[in-house]
Amino acid sequence: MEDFRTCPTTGLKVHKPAELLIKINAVTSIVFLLVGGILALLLALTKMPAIHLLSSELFYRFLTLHGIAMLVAWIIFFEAAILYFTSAVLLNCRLAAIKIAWLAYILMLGGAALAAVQILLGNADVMFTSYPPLQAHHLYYLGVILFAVGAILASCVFFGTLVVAKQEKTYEGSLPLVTFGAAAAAIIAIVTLAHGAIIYIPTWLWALGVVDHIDAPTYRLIFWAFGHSSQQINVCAMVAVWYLLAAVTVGAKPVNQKICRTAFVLYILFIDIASEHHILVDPGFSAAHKAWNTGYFMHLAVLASMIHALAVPSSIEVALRKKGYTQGLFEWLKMAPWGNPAFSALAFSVVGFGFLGGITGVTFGTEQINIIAHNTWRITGHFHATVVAGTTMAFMGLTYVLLPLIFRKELAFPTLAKFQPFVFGIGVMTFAVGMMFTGAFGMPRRHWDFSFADAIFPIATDPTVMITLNIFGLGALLAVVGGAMYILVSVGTLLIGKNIE
Ligand code: HEM
Ligand SMILES: [Cu+2]
Repeated sequence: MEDFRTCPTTGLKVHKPAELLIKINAVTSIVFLLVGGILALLLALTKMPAIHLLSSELFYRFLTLHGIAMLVAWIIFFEAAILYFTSAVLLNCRLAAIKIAWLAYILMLGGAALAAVQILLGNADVMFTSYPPLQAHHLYYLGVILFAVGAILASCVFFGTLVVAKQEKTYEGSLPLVTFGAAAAAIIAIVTLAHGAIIYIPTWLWALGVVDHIDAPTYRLIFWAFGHSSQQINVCAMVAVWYLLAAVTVGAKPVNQKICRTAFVLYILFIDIASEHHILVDPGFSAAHKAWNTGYFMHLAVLASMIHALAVPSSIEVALRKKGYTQGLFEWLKMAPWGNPAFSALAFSVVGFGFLGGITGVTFGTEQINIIAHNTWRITGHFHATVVAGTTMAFMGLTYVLLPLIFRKELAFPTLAKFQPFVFGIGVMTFAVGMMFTGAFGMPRRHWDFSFADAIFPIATDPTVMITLNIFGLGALLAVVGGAMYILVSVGTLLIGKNIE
């Protein structure tokens, strides 16, 4: 049993090889967040007409790399760490197939690096979606494919570990809710990555010259079965992290676990179906087809999100009331541990995701509204509210739990850590709202020269846009500072944090 140590705080038995894999995946993800964050600053400054920093060439190149570094590398490396944590650590179990887990890591790192280098060399200015007929160098697609294969292997290691835990009876009763949520995320991941393979492999062959034609509408349809569904992995993993953070920070227990589990099952069954909201304005599909896809079934997934949105805050309220904060309606909220960054990050994640990300997503996914929101900054504002204010914020909160628990380090710069979720959270929510309003006044998405200074004919812009654009700019700067604080605290803790015995 020398492969295990017992955690003095939680009493959990921690498998050392699993711990090392959690560490390496988490650290790698933070490095990509740093890269993506620097690019975010450059992109945001280019969007401000008074600065207009980058050339058009670099703008689209860095936009591509920002999307890949953030939405693919930062999020999915961190999710690999979450999968190993919620299986091996939470179940007191050894990680199944350690070698496969390392292979998964190497494939993901190699794939991400290959894609990133191709982008930087100027061989892949195709943006996150890489819609044909835009074509990248074949090595770019190969990089994405290798990364996806690695991510599939990581999910398989997770399922293998669940089997080992069951066989070796390392936990009692049913699977913990957090692990159950992670399992839902991993199931969605397998379905998602299979679609990724179906679309990226032919596109790779097309770039190699083996296949002579990729049908653009078909590409868009299948790409989004992958591209949208991968956001559902993120939602599911984020919600699992919410339950974990609520339990760790205030001792919350969901009032009715069965309902929470049912909500995760609703995600598995229905959340991928609504992926066609990305092609609502495309020709080729009938209005009835689109309405079915993005209407009826999507709302079953939204139902699941609403269950979680009630279950998480209510469990926090119940836990805090049990601690004696029972005065009036809101004493519990006032007395919540706001100085604990794991808690404040959770609060920002729930509010940012629920109110800004979720509500706009459901609205923009409606056929009639989509036609006016499509390809404007309203969409960019929506998805920064979901993947940044929601998922990224939740993962930042989890970092503050993993640093003492897995890395066994005391937080370096505790004061900075205390304020970090507030700076980042307020920054992201501000810039996302700024994006949405600027989009509503006509700012196109993925557009280098919004003031149209280079256009042959003068184009009038609504003066209100300058106000909303400045709100975006202020929020973006604040978010960049908050992101830098997170990196300073996490990397600082690794380098100079005191060891916990
Ligand atoms: C400080 C934080 C961030 C800022 C200021 C920021 C800013 C921006 C800006 C200005 C754009 C270009 C929008 C356009 O004109 O089309 C953009 C695109 C994008 N961002 Fe961020 N971002 C941040 C963090 C993130 C994070 C953490 C993620 C993912 C987890 C993310 C995912 C994306 C994606 C997927 C795109 C679209 C790429 C494309 O169109 O191909 N961003 N971001
Ligand atoms: Cu989507």
